[in-house]
Amino acid sequence: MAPQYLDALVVGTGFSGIYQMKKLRDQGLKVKAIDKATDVGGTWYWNRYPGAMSDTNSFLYRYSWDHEDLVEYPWNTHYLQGPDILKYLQHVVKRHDLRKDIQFETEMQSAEWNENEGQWIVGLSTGETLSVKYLVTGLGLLSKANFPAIPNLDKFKGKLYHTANWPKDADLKGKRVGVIGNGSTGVQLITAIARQDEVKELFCFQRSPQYTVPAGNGVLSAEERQEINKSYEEIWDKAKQSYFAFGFEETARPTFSVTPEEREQIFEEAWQKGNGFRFMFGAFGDIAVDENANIEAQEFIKKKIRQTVKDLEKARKLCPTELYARRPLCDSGYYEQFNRENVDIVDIKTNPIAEVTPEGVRTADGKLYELDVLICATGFDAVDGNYTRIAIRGRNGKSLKDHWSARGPTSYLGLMVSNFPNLFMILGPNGPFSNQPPAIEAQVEIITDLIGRAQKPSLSNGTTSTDGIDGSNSLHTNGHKVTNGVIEAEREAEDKWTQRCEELSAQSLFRRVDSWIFGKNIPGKKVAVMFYFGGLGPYIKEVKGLVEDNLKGFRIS
Ligand code: NA7
Repeated sequence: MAPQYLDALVVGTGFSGIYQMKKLRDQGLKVKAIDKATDVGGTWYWNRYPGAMSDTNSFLYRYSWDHEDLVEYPWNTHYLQGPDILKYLQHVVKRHDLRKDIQFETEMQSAEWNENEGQWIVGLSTGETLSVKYLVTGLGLLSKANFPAIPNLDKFKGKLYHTANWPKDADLKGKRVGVIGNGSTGVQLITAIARQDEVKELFCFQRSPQYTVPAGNGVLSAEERQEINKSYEEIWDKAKQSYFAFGFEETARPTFSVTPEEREQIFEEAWQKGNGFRFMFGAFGDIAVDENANIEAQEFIKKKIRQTVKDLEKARKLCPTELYARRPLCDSGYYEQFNRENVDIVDIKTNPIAEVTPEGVRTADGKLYELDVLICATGFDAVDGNYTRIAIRGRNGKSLKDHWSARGPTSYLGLMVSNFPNLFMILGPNGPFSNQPPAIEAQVEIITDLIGRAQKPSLSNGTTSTDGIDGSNSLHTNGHKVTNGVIEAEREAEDKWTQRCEELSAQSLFRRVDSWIFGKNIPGKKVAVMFYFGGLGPYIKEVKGLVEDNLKGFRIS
Protein backbone atom coordinates (compact mmCIF):
# COMPACT_ATOMS: atom_id res chain seq x y z
CA MET A 1 0.00 0.00 0.00
CA ALA A 2 1.33 3.45 -0.90
CA PRO A 3 2.33 5.49 2.12
CA GLN A 4 -0.10 8.16 3.27
CA TYR A 5 0.95 11.57 1.92
CA LEU A 6 1.09 14.69 4.10
CA ASP A 7 2.25 18.18 3.28
CA ALA A 8 3.67 18.36 6.76
CA LEU A 9 4.22 16.09 9.71
CA VAL A 10 4.78 17.67 13.09
CA VAL A 11 6.52 15.44 15.61
CA GLY A 12 5.72 16.17 19.23
CA THR A 13 2.80 18.03 20.76
CA GLY A 14 4.33 20.20 23.45
CA PHE A 15 4.44 23.98 23.20
CA SER A 16 6.31 23.64 19.87
CA GLY A 17 4.21 21.08 18.06
CA ILE A 18 0.86 22.53 19.06
CA TYR A 19 1.61 25.95 17.62
CA GLN A 20 3.38 24.55 14.57
CA MET A 21 0.37 22.44 13.71
CA LYS A 22 -1.92 25.39 13.95
CA LYS A 23 0.30 27.62 11.81
CA LEU A 24 0.72 25.08 9.03
CA ARG A 25 -2.94 24.19 9.04
CA ASP A 26 -3.79 27.90 8.79
CA GLN A 27 -1.44 28.06 5.82
CA GLY A 28 -3.64 25.49 4.07
CA LEU A 29 -1.30 22.52 4.37
CA LYS A 30 -2.44 18.98 4.96
CA VAL A 31 -0.80 18.49 8.33
CA LYS A 32 -0.83 15.95 11.09
CA ALA A 33 1.01 15.64 14.37
CA ILE A 34 2.19 12.56 16.19
CA ASP A 35 3.23 12.06 19.78
CA LYS A 36 4.60 9.10 21.66
CA ALA A 37 2.52 10.12 24.69
CA THR A 38 -1.17 9.48 25.24
CA ASP A 39 -1.92 13.19 25.32
CA VAL A 40 -0.46 16.59 24.51
CA GLY A 41 1.93 18.49 26.77
CA GLY A 42 5.47 17.39 25.87
CA THR A 43 7.78 18.18 28.78
CA TRP A 44 4.78 18.77 31.02
CA TYR A 45 3.22 15.46 30.08
CA TRP A 46 6.32 13.47 31.04
CA ASN A 47 7.74 15.42 33.95
CA ARG A 48 4.85 14.95 36.34
CA TYR A 49 6.95 14.56 39.46
CA PRO A 50 5.77 16.33 42.64
CA GLY A 51 6.86 19.97 42.66
CA ALA A 52 7.25 20.35 38.87
CA MET A 53 6.86 24.04 38.16
CA SER A 54 7.86 26.54 35.50
CA ASP A 55 10.20 29.17 36.88
CA THR A 56 9.20 31.83 34.36
CA ASN A 57 6.59 34.38 35.40
CA SER A 58 3.16 32.96 34.53
CA PHE A 59 2.28 35.87 32.29
CA LEU A 60 5.15 34.93 29.96
CA TYR A 61 4.96 31.17 30.22
CA ARG A 62 2.27 30.81 27.54
CA TYR A 63 1.52 31.68 23.95
CA SER A 64 1.26 35.31 22.94
CA TRP A 65 -0.60 34.80 19.67
CA ASP A 66 -4.16 34.42 20.94
CA HIS A 67 -4.87 37.75 22.61
CA GLU A 68 -8.40 36.92 23.66
CA ASP A 69 -7.24 33.78 25.38
CA LEU A 70 -4.28 35.57 26.88
CA VAL A 71 -6.48 37.97 28.80
CA GLU A 72 -9.23 35.50 29.62
CA TYR A 73 -7.48 32.29 30.59
CA PRO A 74 -7.40 32.08 34.40
CA TRP A 75 -4.23 31.94 36.47
CA ASN A 76 -3.43 33.73 39.69
CA THR A 77 0.04 32.77 40.90
CA HIS A 78 3.44 34.12 39.90
CA TYR A 79 4.45 30.70 38.62
CA LEU A 80 2.54 27.82 37.12
CA GLN A 81 2.67 24.31 38.51
CA GLY A 82 3.18 21.45 36.07
CA PRO A 83 -0.47 20.26 36.10
CA ASP A 84 -1.67 23.83 35.38
CA ILE A 85 0.59 24.06 32.34
CA LEU A 86 -0.67 20.73 31.11
CA LYS A 87 -4.27 21.92 31.48
CA TYR A 88 -3.44 25.12 29.64
CA LEU A 89 -1.97 23.24 26.68
CA GLN A 90 -4.95 20.87 26.59
CA HIS A 91 -7.20 23.92 26.60
CA VAL A 92 -5.34 25.50 23.64
CA VAL A 93 -5.64 22.27 21.67
CA LYS A 94 -9.36 22.16 22.33
CA ARG A 95 -9.92 25.83 21.65
CA HIS A 96 -8.28 25.55 18.22
CA ASP A 97 -9.69 22.13 17.45
CA LEU A 98 -6.29 20.55 16.92
CA ARG A 99 -6.84 17.19 18.57
CA LYS A 100 -8.53 15.69 15.51
CA ASP A 101 -5.22 15.88 13.64
CA ILE A 102 -3.03 14.38 16.36
CA GLN A 103 -2.16 10.73 16.53
CA PHE A 104 -1.03 9.70 20.01
CA GLU A 105 1.01 6.69 21.14
CA THR A 106 2.91 7.00 17.89
CA GLU A 107 6.64 7.47 17.69
CA MET A 108 8.72 8.48 14.71
CA GLN A 109 11.24 5.66 14.38
CA SER A 110 12.93 6.59 11.13
CA ALA A 111 12.93 9.30 8.50
CA GLU A 112 14.65 8.98 5.17
CA TRP A 113 14.94 11.69 2.54
CA ASN A 114 13.79 10.59 -0.89
CA GLU A 115 15.72 12.72 -3.34
CA ASN A 116 13.58 11.85 -6.36
CA GLU A 117 10.29 12.73 -4.78
CA GLY A 118 11.59 15.52 -2.58
CA GLN A 119 9.86 13.94 0.39
CA TRP A 120 10.61 12.31 3.70
CA ILE A 121 9.64 8.70 4.15
CA VAL A 122 8.77 8.41 7.79
CA GLY A 123 8.46 5.10 9.64
CA LEU A 124 6.21 5.06 12.69
CA SER A 125 6.08 2.78 15.71
CA THR A 126 2.58 1.76 14.65
CA GLY A 127 3.99 0.14 11.52
CA GLU A 128 2.63 2.90 9.28
CA THR A 129 4.77 4.72 6.72
CA LEU A 130 4.17 8.32 5.76
CA SER A 131 5.36 10.27 2.79
CA VAL A 132 5.92 13.80 3.97
CA LYS A 133 6.94 17.00 2.25
CA TYR A 134 7.93 19.00 5.33
CA LEU A 135 9.06 17.28 8.48
CA VAL A 136 8.94 19.58 11.49
CA THR A 137 10.27 18.25 14.77
CA GLY A 138 9.32 19.65 18.13
CA LEU A 139 11.04 16.96 20.15
CA GLY A 140 11.95 19.15 23.10
CA LEU A 141 15.31 20.34 24.37
CA LEU A 142 15.11 18.16 27.41
CA SER A 143 13.34 14.93 26.69
CA LYS A 144 15.75 12.03 26.38
CA ALA A 145 16.09 10.92 29.99
CA ASN A 146 19.57 10.26 31.35
CA PHE A 147 19.85 7.25 33.63
CA PRO A 148 23.02 7.17 35.74
CA ALA A 149 25.48 4.40 34.93
CA ILE A 150 25.53 3.00 38.46
CA PRO A 151 26.33 -0.71 38.85
CA ASN A 152 23.30 -2.92 39.47
CA LEU A 153 20.72 -0.16 39.17
CA ASP A 154 18.40 -2.76 37.66
CA LYS A 155 18.79 -5.07 40.66
CA PHE A 156 16.96 -2.71 43.02
CA LYS A 157 13.87 -4.49 44.32
CA GLY A 158 12.01 -1.37 45.41
CA LYS A 159 10.47 1.12 42.99
CA LEU A 160 12.83 2.85 40.58
CA TYR A 161 11.57 6.08 38.99
CA HIS A 162 12.97 8.71 36.68
CA THR A 163 11.44 12.16 37.11
CA ALA A 164 11.14 12.49 33.33
CA ASN A 165 8.79 9.52 33.16
CA TRP A 166 6.90 9.91 36.38
CA PRO A 167 4.33 7.16 36.91
CA LYS A 168 0.76 8.16 37.69
CA ASP A 169 0.56 5.68 40.55
CA ALA A 170 3.79 6.69 42.30
CA ASP A 171 3.30 6.52 46.05
CA LEU A 172 5.91 7.85 48.47
CA LYS A 173 3.82 7.97 51.65
CA GLY A 174 5.62 6.45 54.60
CA LYS A 175 8.44 5.26 52.34
CA ARG A 176 12.23 5.45 52.62
CA VAL A 177 13.10 7.43 49.53
CA GLY A 178 16.43 8.17 47.82
CA VAL A 179 16.85 10.93 45.23
CA ILE A 180 19.92 11.02 42.98
CA GLY A 181 20.45 14.47 41.48
CA ASN A 182 19.87 18.02 42.61
CA GLY A 183 19.52 20.08 39.44
CA SER A 184 16.37 22.05 38.72
CA THR A 185 14.32 18.87 38.93
CA GLY A 186 15.92 17.41 42.07
CA VAL A 187 15.58 20.71 43.91
CA GLN A 188 11.88 20.98 43.05
CA LEU A 189 11.18 17.34 43.87
CA ILE A 190 13.07 17.29 47.16
CA THR A 191 11.34 20.48 48.31
CA ALA A 192 7.93 19.03 47.48
CA ILE A 193 8.30 15.60 49.10
CA ALA A 194 10.50 16.23 52.15
CA ARG A 195 7.68 16.62 54.68
CA GLN A 196 7.29 13.66 56.95
CA ASP A 197 3.68 13.17 55.95
CA GLU A 198 4.97 12.72 52.39
CA VAL A 199 7.95 10.43 52.99
CA LYS A 200 9.30 8.62 56.02
CA GLU A 201 12.95 9.26 55.25
CA LEU A 202 14.62 11.13 52.42
CA PHE A 203 18.24 10.65 51.37
CA CYS A 204 19.49 13.18 48.81
CA PHE A 205 22.48 11.78 46.93
CA GLN A 206 24.31 14.87 45.77
CA ARG A 207 27.30 14.90 43.43
CA SER A 208 27.64 18.65 42.84
CA PRO A 209 25.99 21.09 45.23
CA GLN A 210 24.18 23.83 43.30
CA TYR A 211 23.31 27.44 43.96
CA THR A 212 19.59 28.06 44.22
CA VAL A 213 17.68 31.19 45.24
CA PRO A 214 14.03 31.59 46.28
CA ALA A 215 11.46 31.47 43.47
CA GLY A 216 9.26 34.07 45.13
CA ASN A 217 6.02 32.37 44.20
CA GLY A 218 2.79 33.76 45.55
CA VAL A 219 -0.73 34.76 44.71
CA LEU A 220 -1.26 37.41 42.11
CA SER A 221 -4.07 39.82 42.98
CA ALA A 222 -6.95 40.54 40.62
CA GLU A 223 -5.61 44.11 40.29
CA GLU A 224 -2.16 42.88 39.27
CA ARG A 225 -3.74 40.59 36.71
CA GLN A 226 -5.79 43.47 35.34
CA GLU A 227 -2.66 45.58 34.97
CA ILE A 228 -0.97 42.79 33.06
CA ASN A 229 -3.98 42.35 30.82
CA LYS A 230 -4.04 46.05 30.04
CA SER A 231 -0.47 46.16 28.84
CA TYR A 232 -0.07 42.65 27.49
CA GLU A 233 1.01 43.68 24.00
CA GLU A 234 3.66 45.98 25.38
CA ILE A 235 4.82 43.26 27.78
CA TRP A 236 5.28 40.79 24.95
CA ASP A 237 7.00 43.31 22.72
CA LYS A 238 9.47 44.05 25.44
CA ALA A 239 10.02 40.39 26.30
CA LYS A 240 10.65 39.50 22.66
CA GLN A 241 13.29 42.18 22.43
CA SER A 242 14.97 41.19 25.69
CA TYR A 243 17.68 38.59 26.24
CA PHE A 244 15.88 36.06 28.38
CA ALA A 245 12.17 36.98 28.11
CA PHE A 246 11.61 36.28 31.78
CA GLY A 247 9.83 39.58 32.35
CA PHE A 248 12.34 41.26 34.66
CA GLU A 249 14.52 44.25 33.98
CA GLU A 250 17.84 42.96 32.64
CA THR A 251 20.86 44.99 33.59
CA ALA A 252 24.38 45.72 32.35
CA ARG A 253 25.46 47.16 35.74
CA PRO A 254 28.87 45.75 36.69
CA THR A 255 29.15 44.10 40.10
CA PHE A 256 32.05 46.30 41.17
CA SER A 257 30.45 49.56 40.06
CA VAL A 258 28.79 49.82 43.48
CA THR A 259 30.09 49.77 47.05
CA PRO A 260 30.14 46.48 48.97
CA GLU A 261 27.16 47.69 51.05
CA GLU A 262 25.16 48.59 47.95
CA ARG A 263 26.07 45.26 46.40
CA GLU A 264 24.79 43.40 49.42
CA GLN A 265 21.57 45.36 49.27
CA ILE A 266 21.07 44.70 45.55
CA PHE A 267 21.65 40.97 46.05
CA GLU A 268 19.27 40.99 49.01
CA GLU A 269 16.55 42.69 46.96
CA ALA A 270 16.98 40.16 44.16
CA TRP A 271 16.87 37.34 46.74
CA GLN A 272 13.66 38.71 48.24
CA LYS A 273 11.97 39.22 44.87
CA GLY A 274 12.97 35.74 43.80
CA ASN A 275 13.71 33.95 40.51
CA GLY A 276 17.01 32.38 39.49
CA PHE A 277 17.33 34.21 36.18
CA ARG A 278 16.56 37.53 37.88
CA PHE A 279 19.23 36.85 40.49
CA MET A 280 21.85 35.96 37.91
CA PHE A 281 21.02 38.52 35.21
CA GLY A 282 18.89 41.17 36.90
CA ALA A 283 21.08 42.17 39.86
CA PHE A 284 24.30 42.70 37.90
CA GLY A 285 25.26 42.23 34.29
CA ASP A 286 28.57 40.42 34.66
CA ILE A 287 27.95 37.50 37.02
CA ALA A 288 28.02 34.96 34.18
CA VAL A 289 31.14 36.35 32.53
CA ASP A 290 33.43 37.81 35.21
CA GLU A 291 34.90 35.40 37.71
CA ASN A 292 35.32 37.96 40.48
CA ALA A 293 31.75 39.16 40.06
CA ASN A 294 30.67 35.53 40.10
CA ILE A 295 32.45 34.98 43.41
CA GLU A 296 30.46 37.84 44.97
CA ALA A 297 27.21 36.12 43.99
CA GLN A 298 28.53 32.75 45.18
CA GLU A 299 29.44 34.17 48.59
CA PHE A 300 26.05 35.81 49.00
CA ILE A 301 24.21 32.56 48.30
CA LYS A 302 26.54 30.49 50.50
CA LYS A 303 25.95 32.91 53.35
CA LYS A 304 22.20 32.32 52.92
CA ILE A 305 22.72 28.56 52.96
CA ARG A 306 24.67 28.76 56.23
CA GLN A 307 22.02 31.01 57.74
CA THR A 308 19.23 28.64 56.71
CA VAL A 309 20.64 25.18 57.40
CA LYS A 310 21.14 24.68 61.12
CA ASP A 311 23.21 21.50 61.03
CA LEU A 312 26.75 22.66 60.22
CA GLU A 313 27.72 19.45 58.50
CA LYS A 314 24.65 19.49 56.25
CA ALA A 315 25.28 23.18 55.46
CA ARG A 316 28.87 22.42 54.53
CA LYS A 317 27.80 19.66 52.15
CA LEU A 318 25.16 21.89 50.55
CA CYS A 319 27.56 24.78 49.87
CA PRO A 320 28.77 24.64 46.26
CA THR A 321 32.48 24.88 45.54
CA GLU A 322 32.29 25.58 41.83
CA LEU A 323 31.40 28.65 39.76
CA TYR A 324 27.81 29.88 39.82
CA ALA A 325 27.45 29.13 36.13
CA ARG A 326 24.81 26.55 35.45
CA ARG A 327 21.26 27.16 34.45
CA PRO A 328 20.18 29.37 37.37
CA LEU A 329 17.90 27.60 39.82
CA CYS A 330 15.19 28.80 42.13
CA ASP A 331 13.14 26.97 44.71
CA SER A 332 10.27 27.10 47.15
CA GLY A 333 12.29 26.44 50.31
CA TYR A 334 14.91 23.87 49.30
CA TYR A 335 17.59 24.53 51.91
CA GLU A 336 14.96 24.66 54.69
CA GLN A 337 14.09 21.02 54.06
CA PHE A 338 17.45 19.96 55.43
CA ASN A 339 16.43 21.16 58.90
CA ARG A 340 14.04 18.21 59.02
CA GLU A 341 15.26 15.19 60.88
CA ASN A 342 13.95 12.83 58.24
CA VAL A 343 15.97 14.51 55.46
CA ASP A 344 19.66 13.97 54.92
CA ILE A 345 22.20 14.96 52.30
CA VAL A 346 24.71 12.36 51.16
CA ASP A 347 27.85 13.71 49.50
CA ILE A 348 28.56 11.32 46.63
CA LYS A 349 31.35 13.43 45.17
CA THR A 350 33.84 12.40 47.85
CA ASN A 351 32.07 9.16 48.68
CA PRO A 352 30.51 7.92 45.42
CA ILE A 353 27.73 5.40 45.04
CA ALA A 354 29.54 2.08 44.64
CA GLU A 355 26.46 0.11 43.65
CA VAL A 356 22.76 -0.29 43.94
CA THR A 357 21.76 -3.44 45.82
CA PRO A 358 18.30 -5.03 46.00
CA GLU A 359 17.85 -3.20 49.33
CA GLY A 360 19.12 0.25 48.45
CA VAL A 361 22.22 2.28 47.69
CA ARG A 362 25.69 1.40 48.90
CA THR A 363 28.33 4.13 48.97
CA ALA A 364 32.08 3.60 48.56
CA ASP A 365 32.62 3.64 52.35
CA GLY A 366 30.46 0.51 52.56
CA LYS A 367 27.38 2.15 54.09
CA LEU A 368 24.05 0.85 52.84
CA TYR A 369 21.10 3.25 52.61
CA GLU A 370 18.02 1.04 52.72
CA LEU A 371 15.30 2.35 50.46
CA ASP A 372 11.79 1.55 49.27
CA VAL A 373 11.92 4.01 46.37
CA LEU A 374 14.90 5.27 44.37
CA ILE A 375 14.33 8.31 42.19
CA CYS A 376 16.69 9.39 39.44
CA ALA A 377 16.48 13.15 38.98
CA THR A 378 19.51 12.82 36.77
CA GLY A 379 18.51 15.00 33.86
CA PHE A 380 18.64 14.56 30.13
CA ASP A 381 20.79 13.92 27.12
CA ALA A 382 19.82 17.45 26.14
CA VAL A 383 19.30 19.18 22.80
CA ASP A 384 20.54 16.58 20.29
CA GLY A 385 19.89 13.45 22.37
CA ASN A 386 16.36 13.12 21.12
CA TYR A 387 17.44 13.41 17.49
CA THR A 388 20.37 11.04 17.45
CA ARG A 389 18.34 8.16 18.83
CA ILE A 390 16.08 8.26 15.74
CA ALA A 391 17.41 7.07 12.39
CA ILE A 392 17.09 10.33 10.45
CA ARG A 393 18.84 10.07 7.09
CA GLY A 394 19.25 13.02 4.75
CA ARG A 395 21.04 13.33 1.40
CA ASN A 396 23.14 10.33 0.38
CA GLY A 397 21.78 8.27 3.25
CA LYS A 398 23.91 10.09 5.81
CA SER A 399 22.37 10.18 9.28
CA LEU A 400 22.01 13.19 11.50
CA LYS A 401 24.02 11.29 14.08
CA ASP A 402 26.90 10.95 11.60
CA HIS A 403 26.58 14.57 10.57
CA TRP A 404 27.03 15.62 14.20
CA SER A 405 29.55 12.96 15.25
CA ALA A 406 32.74 14.95 14.64
CA ARG A 407 31.78 18.40 15.88
CA GLY A 408 28.78 17.87 18.11
CA PRO A 409 25.31 19.16 17.23
CA THR A 410 25.26 22.00 14.70
CA SER A 411 22.56 23.75 12.73
CA TYR A 412 21.78 26.86 10.80
CA LEU A 413 19.88 29.25 13.09
CA GLY A 414 18.83 26.39 15.37
CA LEU A 415 16.36 25.44 12.64
CA MET A 416 17.88 23.41 9.81
CA VAL A 417 20.86 21.22 9.06
CA SER A 418 22.64 21.14 5.68
CA ASN A 419 21.90 18.09 3.57
CA PHE A 420 18.65 17.51 5.44
CA PRO A 421 16.25 19.36 3.13
CA ASN A 422 12.76 20.20 4.38
CA LEU A 423 13.64 19.02 7.89
CA PHE A 424 13.00 21.69 10.49
CA MET A 425 13.84 21.64 14.16
CA ILE A 426 12.06 23.73 16.75
CA LEU A 427 14.64 24.29 19.51
CA GLY A 428 17.37 22.58 17.53
CA PRO A 429 21.02 23.04 18.52
CA ASN A 430 22.25 26.61 18.77
CA GLY A 431 18.88 28.22 19.24
CA PRO A 432 18.37 30.94 21.84
CA PHE A 433 19.06 30.38 25.55
CA SER A 434 15.95 31.96 27.04
CA ASN A 435 12.43 31.42 28.29
CA GLN A 436 11.22 28.76 25.89
CA PRO A 437 7.62 29.57 24.84
CA PRO A 438 8.52 32.89 23.13
CA ALA A 439 11.61 31.28 21.54
CA ILE A 440 9.37 28.48 20.28
CA GLU A 441 6.84 30.96 18.90
CA ALA A 442 9.52 32.87 17.04
CA GLN A 443 10.96 29.70 15.53
CA VAL A 444 7.55 28.31 14.57
CA GLU A 445 6.71 31.55 12.81
CA ILE A 446 10.04 31.58 10.98
CA ILE A 447 9.65 27.92 9.94
CA THR A 448 6.15 28.62 8.68
CA ASP A 449 7.47 31.57 6.70
CA LEU A 450 10.29 29.46 5.23
CA ILE A 451 7.87 26.75 4.18
CA GLY A 452 5.63 29.40 2.63
CA ARG A 453 8.57 30.82 0.69
CA ALA A 454 9.75 27.37 -0.38
CA GLN A 455 6.37 26.68 -1.86
CA LYS A 456 6.57 29.80 -3.97
CA PRO A 457 10.03 29.48 -5.53
CA SER A 458 9.46 32.16 -8.11
CA LEU A 459 8.80 34.66 -5.37
CA SER A 460 11.83 33.71 -3.30
CA ASN A 461 15.50 33.83 -4.21
CA GLY A 462 14.85 32.83 -7.76
CA THR A 463 17.26 29.93 -7.92
CA THR A 464 14.66 27.84 -9.73
CA SER A 465 13.08 28.41 -13.07
CA THR A 466 9.35 27.89 -13.05
CA ASP A 467 9.38 26.76 -16.70
CA GLY A 468 7.68 23.52 -17.31
CA ILE A 469 5.46 23.20 -14.29
CA ASP A 470 3.80 19.85 -14.86
CA GLY A 471 0.81 20.28 -12.61
CA SER A 472 2.31 18.15 -9.87
CA ASN A 473 4.67 19.36 -7.22
CA SER A 474 7.59 19.07 -9.60
CA LEU A 475 9.36 21.46 -11.94
CA HIS A 476 11.60 20.66 -14.86
CA THR A 477 14.72 22.73 -15.33
CA ASN A 478 17.27 21.95 -18.00
CA GLY A 479 15.61 18.63 -18.61
CA HIS A 480 15.99 17.44 -14.99
CA LYS A 481 13.08 16.77 -12.72
CA VAL A 482 13.38 19.17 -9.82
CA THR A 483 10.96 18.87 -6.98
CA ASN A 484 9.11 21.99 -6.07
CA GLY A 485 9.20 23.40 -2.58
CA VAL A 486 12.50 22.04 -1.30
CA ILE A 487 14.41 24.28 1.07
CA GLU A 488 17.68 23.58 2.77
CA ALA A 489 20.44 25.22 4.74
CA GLU A 490 23.83 25.69 3.11
CA ARG A 491 26.76 23.98 4.75
CA GLU A 492 28.77 27.18 4.84
CA ALA A 493 25.92 28.99 6.60
CA GLU A 494 25.69 26.22 9.18
CA ASP A 495 29.45 26.45 9.81
CA LYS A 496 29.29 30.21 10.17
CA TRP A 497 26.35 30.00 12.60
CA THR A 498 28.21 27.45 14.70
CA GLN A 499 31.22 29.75 14.74
CA ARG A 500 28.98 32.64 15.72
CA CYS A 501 27.55 30.65 18.65
CA GLU A 502 31.09 29.67 19.67
CA GLU A 503 32.08 33.31 19.77
CA LEU A 504 28.96 34.41 21.62
CA SER A 505 29.63 31.86 24.35
CA ALA A 506 33.39 32.34 24.50
CA GLN A 507 33.29 34.67 27.51
CA SER A 508 30.64 32.71 29.39
CA LEU A 509 31.62 31.07 32.65
CA PHE A 510 29.00 28.44 31.79
CA ARG A 511 31.66 26.87 29.58
CA ARG A 512 33.76 26.04 32.60
CA VAL A 513 31.15 23.99 34.49
CA ASP A 514 30.10 20.42 33.75
CA SER A 515 26.44 20.86 32.97
CA TRP A 516 24.05 19.85 30.19
CA ILE A 517 24.28 23.28 28.57
CA PHE A 518 27.53 22.32 26.82
CA GLY A 519 26.74 18.61 26.74
CA LYS A 520 29.07 17.87 29.65
CA ASN A 521 26.59 15.90 31.77
CA ILE A 522 26.62 12.75 29.65
CA PRO A 523 29.74 10.60 29.85
CA GLY A 524 31.33 10.34 26.41
CA LYS A 525 29.15 13.02 24.81
CA LYS A 526 30.91 15.50 22.57
CA VAL A 527 31.35 18.80 24.40
CA ALA A 528 30.03 21.53 22.13
CA VAL A 529 28.26 24.84 22.07
CA MET A 530 24.52 24.10 21.96
CA PHE A 531 22.96 27.54 22.38
CA TYR A 532 22.98 31.00 20.85
CA PHE A 533 24.02 33.10 23.85
CA GLY A 534 23.25 36.44 22.21
CA GLY A 535 19.75 36.71 23.68
CA LEU A 536 16.26 36.07 22.31
CA GLY A 537 15.63 39.59 21.00
CA PRO A 538 18.89 39.78 19.03
CA TYR A 539 18.31 36.21 17.80
CA ILE A 540 14.88 37.04 16.38
CA LYS A 541 16.23 40.19 14.75
CA GLU A 542 19.24 38.44 13.28
CA VAL A 543 17.30 35.46 11.94
CA LYS A 544 14.50 37.52 10.45
CA GLY A 545 17.12 39.76 8.84
CA LEU A 546 18.77 36.76 7.19
CA VAL A 547 15.45 35.43 5.92
CA GLU A 548 14.49 38.84 4.54
CA ASP A 549 17.94 39.19 2.96
CA ASN A 550 16.93 36.97 0.08
CA LEU A 551 16.94 33.87 2.28
CA LYS A 552 20.62 34.17 3.11
CA GLY A 553 22.15 30.81 3.95
CA PHE A 554 19.20 28.88 2.51
CA ARG A 555 18.76 27.31 -0.89
CA ILE A 556 15.46 26.58 -2.54
CA SER A 557 15.06 24.15 -5.39
P1 NA7 B 1 20.33 18.46 35.48
O1 NA7 B 1 20.32 19.91 35.69
O2 NA7 B 1 21.20 17.91 34.42
O3 NA7 B 1 20.69 17.79 36.88
C1 NA7 B 1 20.95 16.42 36.97
C2 NA7 B 1 21.41 16.08 38.36
O4 NA7 B 1 21.68 14.69 38.41
C3 NA7 B 1 22.68 16.79 38.77
O5 NA7 B 1 22.64 17.03 40.13
C4 NA7 B 1 23.74 15.73 38.45
O6 NA7 B 1 24.94 15.86 39.16
C5 NA7 B 1 23.03 14.47 38.84
N1 NA7 B 1 23.57 13.32 38.16
C6 NA7 B 1 23.55 13.04 36.85
N2 NA7 B 1 24.16 11.86 36.60
C7 NA7 B 1 24.58 11.40 37.79
C8 NA7 B 1 25.27 10.24 38.20
N3 NA7 B 1 25.67 9.33 37.31
N4 NA7 B 1 25.54 10.08 39.51
C9 NA7 B 1 25.14 11.01 40.39
N5 NA7 B 1 24.47 12.13 40.08
C10 NA7 B 1 24.20 12.32 38.79
O7 NA7 B 1 18.87 17.91 35.16
P2 NA7 B 1 17.47 18.46 35.69
O8 NA7 B 1 16.44 17.48 35.27
O9 NA7 B 1 17.54 18.78 37.12
O10 NA7 B 1 17.27 19.81 34.94
C11 NA7 B 1 17.43 19.89 33.53
C12 NA7 B 1 16.69 21.08 33.01
O11 NA7 B 1 15.30 20.76 32.94
C13 NA7 B 1 16.74 22.29 33.86
O12 NA7 B 1 17.89 23.02 33.69
C14 NA7 B 1 15.49 23.02 33.45
O13 NA7 B 1 15.73 23.82 32.34
C15 NA7 B 1 14.53 21.94 33.12
P3 NA7 B 1 26.14 16.73 38.55
O14 NA7 B 1 25.69 18.14 38.66
O15 NA7 B 1 26.30 16.28 37.12
O16 NA7 B 1 27.31 16.40 39.37
